[in-house]
Amino acid sequence: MKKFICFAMSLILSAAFFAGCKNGKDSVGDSDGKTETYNRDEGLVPDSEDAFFDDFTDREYSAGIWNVMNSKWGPAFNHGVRPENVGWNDSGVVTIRSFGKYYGDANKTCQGGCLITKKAYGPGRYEVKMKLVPRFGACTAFWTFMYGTAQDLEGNVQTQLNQEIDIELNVGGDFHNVWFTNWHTEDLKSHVEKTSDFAHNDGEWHLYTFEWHTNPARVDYYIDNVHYYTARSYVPYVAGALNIGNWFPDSWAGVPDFEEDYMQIDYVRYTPYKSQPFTPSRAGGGAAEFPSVSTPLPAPANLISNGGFEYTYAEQERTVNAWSSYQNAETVREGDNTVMKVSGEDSVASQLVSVANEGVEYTVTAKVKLADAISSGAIAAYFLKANTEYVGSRVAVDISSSSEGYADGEYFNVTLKFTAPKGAKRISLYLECAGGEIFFDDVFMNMTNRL
Ligand SMILES: [Ca+2]
Repeated sequence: MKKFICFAMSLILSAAFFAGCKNGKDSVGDSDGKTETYNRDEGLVPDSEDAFFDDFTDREYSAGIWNVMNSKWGPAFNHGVRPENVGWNDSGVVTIRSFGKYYGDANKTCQGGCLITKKAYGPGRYEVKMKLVPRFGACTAFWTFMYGTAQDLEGNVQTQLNQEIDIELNVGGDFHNVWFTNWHTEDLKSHVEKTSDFAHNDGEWHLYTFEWHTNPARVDYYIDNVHYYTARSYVPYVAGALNIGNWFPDSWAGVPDFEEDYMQIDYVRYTPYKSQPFTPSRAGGGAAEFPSVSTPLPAPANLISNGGFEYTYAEQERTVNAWSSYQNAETVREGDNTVMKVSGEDSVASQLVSVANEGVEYTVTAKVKLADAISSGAIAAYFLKANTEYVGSRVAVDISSSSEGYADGEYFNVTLKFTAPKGAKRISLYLECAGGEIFFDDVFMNMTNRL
């Protein structure tokens, strides 16, 4: 909500495009670049029987509005949206898990989940406060949807409709980007990409809104109550089900090189407008009930894949992909446990994590053991753009027998905190040996504000 201020989006739009926001009396740019005065609140009917505000603190209320999808669309490699990935906590949060390509169950890789309303809703203000899945590969989105045959507003029957309004995140290889799309059919649509001055995977709650009018036809898109775009073409006219979830599209969402993460929803509000004609429909449904019991909020996700080294080289392709070695680095068994052993001067085990955001602080923790008091090394981070070009400089915590917490022949905890430099999109984490032998285990990384 910190973005509840006026600002000029000078980087991406003409100077005439300015978002004002005082008491609902807004000056908004439109798709022609003109500025108009516009009252966002005019015509809202908060006490309509269709209106709802679900903050997910009352399971019965939520179950009256929502079901959970069990479906699949998009590329063959993805494993759809499944009910067991949708969880609810009675503090008022829905968590929808997301499994990347390194997840341990091959039948659940590239799989998300999705809420869907039981019935269809027409023109109105749709608001979702949420945190997206912060990893490349997964698209977090919310959208209205109706497919099939219905009358248009002139009473003519139209077939093969795909009536939809979308806000999609993690697009174009950059978490600053967002897509706003509204559709009449699968071919006829209005689509734009806009860029925020913050990364949407910054770990903060953000409010995503679209306001759907049919007379005159327009869809206004807002993020954190800042106007981003007005679409005036291909504005839907048939009621649709509201969907909120994450799924794995083709390459446009990036490579899902992670094990598991999640999105969260704080609340959803729908407020219809009066005097906005639309065609009712029976869109909506879903395959499973809203979760029947509260489950704990998830532990923070690990941005590192196979941080415990429990998947061996022979066992899982994902381990090979997740960790690279330079010179002498290999996994070794210690009883029931597997660890990473790095030996000799300038040897490294490393992992490339494609999630960095400039200006964001990250925390890395690991368990470390030195073979003897003269062994030494470091945990270090390097930063890259989306390509292979490095930016910023190495940050590291040195490890030796003089490290805080050092215990002779025992594992001790090492922590590295750093802020990603300007232009960083990826982090390469290095487990380094400078001499002797070092053992690493339980490597964990996340944004400090998600711990
Ligand atoms: Ca281990």
